[in-house]
Amino acid sequence: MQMIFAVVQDKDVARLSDRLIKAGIRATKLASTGGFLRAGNTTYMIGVEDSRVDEVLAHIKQSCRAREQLVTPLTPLGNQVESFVSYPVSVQVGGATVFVIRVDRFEQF
Ligand code: 2BA
Repeated sequence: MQMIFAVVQDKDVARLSDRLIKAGIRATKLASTGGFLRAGNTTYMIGVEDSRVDEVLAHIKQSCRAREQLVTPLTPLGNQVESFVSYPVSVQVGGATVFVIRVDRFEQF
């Protein structure tokens, strides 16, 4: 068995959840926050047999898309700590960030 952790954008959640349910793939959704943008995203925990890993990855790939997001970091102006100037910077977020981890043991009681 493998555990797939997939960090996806909230906008892709409905599409991905629909696909997983239709395919009979069990998943747990966790509300998460990106460390960089500090914006909400969603992390799926999906435990599957080895033979279904590629199928799950295909569902994720087909459900999640990359989007540009504007970030406005505050940059100090000169040597005055109180003065800041902001430059909007565009970053590309997603489609999905996926980790596949081997599960040594799985039990349900
Ligand atoms: P965030 O950490 O909020 O990152 C959002 C996007 O900002 C990233 O998109 C990337 O394009 C950019 N970014 C992140 N860290 C950066 C940095 N130090 N400098 C410049 N740009 C940076 P993605 O790479 O598609 O990541 C989307 C979300 O997936 C991340 O949200 C985070 O929640 C998760 N993620 C990405 N890589 C991860 C990792 N190695 N471990 C755990 N979670 C990860």
